[in-house]
Amino acid sequence: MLGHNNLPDSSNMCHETTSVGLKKVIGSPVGTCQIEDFDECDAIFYLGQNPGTNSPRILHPLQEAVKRGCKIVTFNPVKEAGLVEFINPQSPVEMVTRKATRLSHLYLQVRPGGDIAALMGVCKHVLARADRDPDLLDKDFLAQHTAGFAEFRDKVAATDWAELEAASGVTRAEMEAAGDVYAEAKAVIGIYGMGLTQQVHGSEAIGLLVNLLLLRGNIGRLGTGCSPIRGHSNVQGQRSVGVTEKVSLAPVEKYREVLGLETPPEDGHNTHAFLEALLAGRNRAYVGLGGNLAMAVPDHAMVHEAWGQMDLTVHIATRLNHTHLLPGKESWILPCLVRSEEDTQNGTSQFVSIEDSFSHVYSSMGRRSPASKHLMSETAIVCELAKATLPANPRWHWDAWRADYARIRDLIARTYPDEFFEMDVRMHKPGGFYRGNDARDRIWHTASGKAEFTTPTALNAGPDGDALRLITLRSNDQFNTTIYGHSDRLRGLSGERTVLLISPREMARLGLGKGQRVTLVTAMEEDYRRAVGGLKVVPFDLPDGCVAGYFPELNPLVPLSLRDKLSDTPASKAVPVRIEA
Ligand SMILES: Nc1nc2c(c(=O)[nH]1)N[C@H]1C(S)=C(S)[C@@H](COP(=O)(O)OP(=O)(O)OC[C@H]3O[C@@H](n4cnc5c(=O)[nH]c(N)nc54)[C@H](O)[C@@H]3O)O[C@H]1N2
Ligand SMILES: Nc1nc2c(c(=O)[nH]1)N[C@H]1C(S)=C(S)[C@@H](COP(=O)(O)OP(=O)(O)OC[C@H]3O[C@@H](n4cnc5c(=O)[nH]c(N)nc54)[C@H](O)[C@@H]3O)O[C@H]1N2
Ligand SMILES: [Mo]
Repeated sequence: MLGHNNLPDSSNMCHETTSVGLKKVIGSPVGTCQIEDFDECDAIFYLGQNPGTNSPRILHPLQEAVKRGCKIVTFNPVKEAGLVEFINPQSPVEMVTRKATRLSHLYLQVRPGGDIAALMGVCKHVLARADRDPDLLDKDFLAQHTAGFAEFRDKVAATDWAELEAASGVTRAEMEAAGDVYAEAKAVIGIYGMGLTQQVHGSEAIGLLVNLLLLRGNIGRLGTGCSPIRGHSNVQGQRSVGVTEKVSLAPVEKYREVLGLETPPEDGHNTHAFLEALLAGRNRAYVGLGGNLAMAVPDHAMVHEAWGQMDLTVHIATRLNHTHLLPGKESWILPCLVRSEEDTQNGTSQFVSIEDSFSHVYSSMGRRSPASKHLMSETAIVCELAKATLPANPRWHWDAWRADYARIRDLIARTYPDEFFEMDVRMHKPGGFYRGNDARDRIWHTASGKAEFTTPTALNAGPDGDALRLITLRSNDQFNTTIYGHSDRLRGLSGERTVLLISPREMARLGLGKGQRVTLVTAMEEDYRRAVGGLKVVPFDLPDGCVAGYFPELNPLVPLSLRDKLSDTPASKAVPVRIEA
């Protein structure tokens, strides 16, 4: 209503690669799996996601699947304890006997960005087996439902094992073993997280995972599918209701019809474009609904300097954070209620809606009594800001929307009638309602109208060159930029976060000693020196050619220019670096 669509958000640093890359190949920007698929699958390919720390709720269905005989094949440079084995804290027997379920049947310790080559190797082996066993591939599915198979098959044939081993960091035997698991499973699920999305060729890595699934019709059938694991509680839901800077994704006719609103004809700023505008001195104001953006973004040393140049900064937030300490010329911090706190408007407790990774939308009501009687809800704050800022319009009912959130859901239902009809009734049912996903029914909203094979342009998803690669990780005791403690329990690390994890072999090669302090410097040919000093060398089980450390402490090393080609997502999982002793 202000007349712009500059809507950068945390998805732009997270699953934007999915919103753009997965959409390109299967026509759906979100995962196709439902929880019942986990009861029926025979194999799970698990790439670049760390459930033990970041999504412990999925460990239980994984454990149940393994107990049924399902095989998990993991791709991860780090041997994440939660993926190696699992003891269910809810099971007294398992807790007392410490009897863990071995979770991963195979663990491929790819080098950063190695997934494209590793998945190609798996496909190469499956295609070789298919030459001997004509029924191995789902030929009807390939013919009816996919495009680009022949080109991909030719690319695989033209790429030899030595190239695949070099680019992936794993052996031919490992890729073949993974290929056997795939070939022998009737139903396969592919799961992934930031290890795939935060790469220069992240969209292609997702494309390769989809290629593998397509070979045997592993999308759109019970027990199969592609499942990106989301992070923030509602990154998926906000996209579903049109929070986007892209005109093509916004229901602009509906905005006109429902609200009498004319929206801009050009795309607005995503996080990357916002940061470029900020660094160029072109961004004058910032209103943040949550987040700790100045800490979470790449190049944050530069960003911090520029932040205070803005005329106005406004933060609507549940807790204080570092970004709030970088005031613009005029600056406001507006504390708001947390979702678990009771939100009363006009004497009535209000519900909000949530969408999870499985596309279920359900209601949520806060029950705790608020930390202060002066706290307002996010909705109330936004409505009051709008009233104070925008001209009056007979179709914009800020007071009524604030007084009863059901009226906002009504607007959503009128804007997205196919998926959100009777939203305010359906979301209160147990488990909420399923938004639906056409790709699950093998209806493909892609350019070709079919599921598309990806022929990769690079064998490794990381940047060019042979510099050491830095993986930025989350620990057990943090939620993104909020650090609760200094233990990274599942990795056996504690006491300090300013560490540089490196394999003993690389240490020997570089002449580094355990406990030595070093400076990490970004190895990209740009005039600006990016460095973080005082890092303690800690020997750790990692592949050659890479090091790891913690986000957000190492964000000054991630260059803004290093990002996924298709979606602009920062490539924080393979940053070229060198070590200065
Ligand atoms: N406790 C806790 N929970 C969280 C969060 C938190 O900070 N703390 N954050 C939330 C958010 S917003 C998100 S998006 C999710 C993030 O959850 P994840 O997707 O698990 O993200 P990360 O922890 O960044 O790391 C992902 C994994 O990718 C691996 N990896 C790195 N590079 C590569 C590669 O090239 N290939 C492969 N195959 N793997 C690679 C890393 O070793 C790591 O195990 O978690 C959410 N949940
Ligand atoms: N190097 C590197 N950088 C990364 C990543 C990485 O793996 N490596 N991960 C990226 C990812 S996946 C993400 S999602 C981003 C996260 O980036 P951000 O979303 O910017 O960071 P958070 O730390 O999640 O933001 C937390 C802040 O949000 C506010 N907040 C929390 N809950 C609420 C609420 O209910 N309402 C409101 N209004 N405010 C609230 C609080 O002030 C809190 O301090 O970081 C990205 N940056
Ligand atoms: Mo995220």
